[in-house]
Formats: sequence, C-alpha cells, structure tokens
Amino acid sequence: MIRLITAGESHGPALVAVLEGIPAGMPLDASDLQSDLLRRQGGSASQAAYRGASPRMRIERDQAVILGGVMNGKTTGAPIALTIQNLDHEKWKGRAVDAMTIPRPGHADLAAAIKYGYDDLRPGLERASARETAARMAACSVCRKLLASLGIRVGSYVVRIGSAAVELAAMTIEERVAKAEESALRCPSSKGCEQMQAEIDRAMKAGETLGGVFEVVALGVPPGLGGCGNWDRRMNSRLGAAMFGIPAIKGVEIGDGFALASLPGTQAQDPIRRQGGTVVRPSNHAGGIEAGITNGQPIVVRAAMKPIATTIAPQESVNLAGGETTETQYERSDFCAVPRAAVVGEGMVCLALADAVMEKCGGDSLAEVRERFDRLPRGSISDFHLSTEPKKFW
Ligand code: EPS
Repeated sequence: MIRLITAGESHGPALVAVLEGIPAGMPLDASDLQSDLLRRQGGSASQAAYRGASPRMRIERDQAVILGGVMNGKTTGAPIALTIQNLDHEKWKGRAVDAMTIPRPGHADLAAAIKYGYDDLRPGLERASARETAARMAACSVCRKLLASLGIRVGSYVVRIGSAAVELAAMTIEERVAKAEESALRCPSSKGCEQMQAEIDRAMKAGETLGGVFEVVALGVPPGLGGCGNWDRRMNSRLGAAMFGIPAIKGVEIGDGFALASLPGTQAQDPIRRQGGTVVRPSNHAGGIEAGITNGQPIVVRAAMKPIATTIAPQESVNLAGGETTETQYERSDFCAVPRAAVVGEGMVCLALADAVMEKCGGDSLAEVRERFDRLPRGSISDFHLSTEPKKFW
C-alpha cells in the first residue's frame, strides 16, 4: 500500500526519497521531519551527537526539502518526493579520488565489486553506506505523522552496546521511551548510559567498533493489522523485513523472540483475561503479534546490530588490484551507530505499520482513513459475534 524508494550516494550531491500511498489531506511541512532527522544523527535540537558517532555528523545538517506531493501545506495523495543535500559533497566534487582497491570485511566493498564488476570499490560502498538512511528517515517520518494522527506512537531505546547491557524490566515501555529521549545514546538508564559511553570510549581508543541491541516499540496499534492468510501478510514478516533492511542489522526478534524457544508452552503465552467488558492480556511475550496479526498490545521489535565494518585497527584483506595479501586502510566512520540505528528502526516500524493501517483502513483521504480506523473493533466482548451452534464446515 505504501511504497518507499530512495536514491543517491553517500558523497554525491543529494539523497532522494519517493514515498507513495500517503492519503490526501494530511498537514505536512518539511519542518515536521526535522526532529527525526536530528535524532537519527545522534542528537536532538538541544543535544550534540554522542562520542563515537561518525565525525560526518558534525558536517551534515540534514534537512529535507519537499519537492512533490504536498500543496498548500497538505498532502495531495500523489507520491511525496523528498531530498536531502549531502554537504560533504563539496569536498568530493571535481576532485580525483585515490583508487580504492582493498575491501573491508563486512562492508559492501568485496561483494558489490564481484556483483557489479566495478573497476573501483567506491561505487559499491557509496550506495551501501548508511548515509542512505537519512533519506529513508525523512520518508518514514511522514509515515510517523500519519500514524500519530491516528494515535499510534513509535519509540525506541538501546539495551546493549558491546558488553554493556541494561535490565529494564522494572520500567514501563512509556518510561523507557521517555528516558531514552533524554540521552543521545538512547539508553533509558543513566547508569547504563555511562557504562555504554565508557564501552564506546574504550573501543575508540583500541581502534575498534561496537554493535549492540535496540528495541522499537509501537503503542496504540489496533488489533487486526497484518494477517495469517499468507506468509507475506504476517506482521512479523513485514516488521522483520523492515528491520533487516537497515544496514548492519543481523538479528531481529519480536516480543520475547529467541527466549520463547526454551520455555514450556503455558509460560510462553499471554493469558486471555476478561476485565469488565473487554478481553485483556496481562503479559506481552508475543510482542503484540499473534499468528501474524496485531493483538492490540504494544508491538515490541528487538534488533541486533553488528559492529561497524570500518575499523582503525587493521583487518586482513587482499588488494584486488594486484592480488597481494594486505591490511585494510581506515576511512572515517562511526565507532558505534547503535543509537542512530534505533531511530532508523523507529522509522522502518512506522513504514511497516502505516502500510498495514492503509491495507486495513485504506482510503484516499486522511478523513476516510480516520473514519475507518475509529470504527475498528478493539476486543470488547460485545464486538464478538460467536454462535454456540455446531456447524458442518466441510
Ligand atoms: C558510513 C560511513 C560514514 C558514516 C555514514 C555511513 O560516512 P563517511 O564515509 O562520509 O565518513 O558517517 O553515515 C552517514 C553519513 C549518515 O548520515 O548516517 C558507511 O560506510 O556506511
């Protein structure tokens, strides 16, 4: 229902995004996208990026320009076209750049050169660079706005960087999201933040990089999104694909994920309990999705990011220009991008959820979508129409 396509290289003139499927009549201004763009860079309006975010974040001042799909401050229902300038481009324009022939393990360098037959490694890394997520973020922020107008909120927090992990069981999801917003590392615990920053500082000194784990949560999601009719309708597949589409993401879990594999059945499920006139769920092991369908509980998606491939400490490689064994050469990069990836994760969850909302409540205008959205059943006993008669199904 909603399609997103981006183009542009990391050090080229600009990034471009085209987002199709947003209904007409939604107020939208480029300034609405600014907060997410700043958050993706690792800071906020009042915060600088954390130590260990790429030095490039001090160069770029990401600002989206809307080129199409918005007139008189409102979406028209046509594709929304966005662009973000690469300020670093000035340094590359018209300059002969040294050949890059030594691939970094873990980046696109080797695989893209084999695939496309490049005569230099740079075209592969230029497009594979996580710089692309700036354009994606702007477009996903439009999806966030659509969801927000229906009362759906999406947030994130970091639970691990390297070996520094936090235990957040005592905090509500709302608290985790609110606390994460106070720190550039997006960790809801201040002690955890200190440990994570110390971990990053140690890695930087050692010329190393770090990965970690973040969670994205969505609140206010109605039951009934997604489907179990086919594999690709399942919300798990859609959220999984969205999260795996973020560079360096190597693992995704929904709800308690892998931990559920070692529990007996009765402990792994969320009881179905009557509370007043409604059916409620006292726990959320399922992460808000059962059989590929949202169940009205908060959506909880966890993603593991591998350490950034570009390290100051040299790694074993081969010079593809001559074939000799050699070591990687350093290029400026993030030492740890987990807090930034968490914000991109929010964006991707917004994209997947907005798509599912449009599938369920789709209309051409926001008014049509909202009217259908407001009529969705929410699990009141009176919403069910079950009969006790025996039936001959086949
Ligand atoms: C990246 C390398 C760095 C990061 C970049 C992703 O860029 P540069 O090569 O210019 O130093 O800063 O991420 C961004 C520019 C961004 O906006 O997120 C890479 O190799 O993937």
